[in-house]
Amino acid sequence: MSKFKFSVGPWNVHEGADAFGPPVRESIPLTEKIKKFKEIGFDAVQFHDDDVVPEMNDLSDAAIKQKAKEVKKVLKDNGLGAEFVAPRLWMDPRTIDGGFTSNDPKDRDFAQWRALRSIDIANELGCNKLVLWLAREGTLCYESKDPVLSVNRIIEAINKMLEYDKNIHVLIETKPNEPIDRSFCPTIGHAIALSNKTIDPDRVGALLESAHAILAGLDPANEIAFGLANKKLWSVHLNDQNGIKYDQDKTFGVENLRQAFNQIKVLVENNYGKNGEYVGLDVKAMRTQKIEDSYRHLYNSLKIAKILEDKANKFDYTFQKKCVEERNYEALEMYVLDLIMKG
Ligand code: XLS
Ligand code: MG
Repeated sequence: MSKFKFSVGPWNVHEGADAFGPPVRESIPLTEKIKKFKEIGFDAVQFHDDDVVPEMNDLSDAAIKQKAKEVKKVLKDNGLGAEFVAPRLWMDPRTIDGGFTSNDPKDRDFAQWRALRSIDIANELGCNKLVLWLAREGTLCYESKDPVLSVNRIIEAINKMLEYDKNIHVLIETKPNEPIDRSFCPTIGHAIALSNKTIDPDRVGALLESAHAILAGLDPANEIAFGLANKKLWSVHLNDQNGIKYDQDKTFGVENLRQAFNQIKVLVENNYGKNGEYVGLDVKAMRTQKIEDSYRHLYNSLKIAKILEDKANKFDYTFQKKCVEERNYEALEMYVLDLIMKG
């Protein structure tokens, strides 16, 4: 029986478009996805603002809240919570050059409007977490933005969110690159430093995604540990990634099972979830999957996470201590691999 509560986003069941090709699967309606998430064994759903309120740019603030109420009912009917809302600031023509760091003040206003509406939506869904995946807050052409001013602009934007709602908690989801070349906030360390510059550091934390850490050339388990040590790890997006190339969002553990084990181990050891944090799975089905099997990666990720949790609970700390005392790390390494490999 897992001690974790698991969450997932509607974008994790997608139509299969990539940078080089169109969709290959039909869209599945949100209510159907929500029902299925429950059946698979999830506890909560993560949302982009426009997952909840499609075409929200054309709606009044009141209409946005009304639509969010309807989605809340669907969640309630299915016995699921909402974990967070994230403004989707990378799709709109107004955020081509970034949101909070755009060179155009009108675009920055639009980004701020979406962030505040996301807070409204979060309130209607009954959650107090806003995730900022700072997708385009960086540059394609290095000299196109002032990098110091840009960091300060992100801090100012977060301050406005904190002022707008005294309960909202802002989680920065870090990623070093893609869709931009260089990000202004690439790692968990950056997120924490940034949080400390805001008007209320206790309400600004981080979300670590495994693949994003790997893309930064870092170890995801140590990024998780750094967040935990700073009491700033308020969500995770577990998935996998084969080396430093395009963002793959693969099923958790399929590329590097030991690295996956160590992520789960550090979460287990630190009693992650004790303050209600969820283990999110930000995984995507391969483009080749047929529609009838487009949830398979979710089943598999959940299964692997739970098996690794079980293994982490069986970890023999007495043997580890002995190996450490003898400085016999070869023995310790083999023990870990045996633990992972044996049934
Ligand atoms: C990027 C995700 C993105 C965020 C939430 O990793 O797919 O959607 O997790 O905004
Ligand atoms: Mg993510």
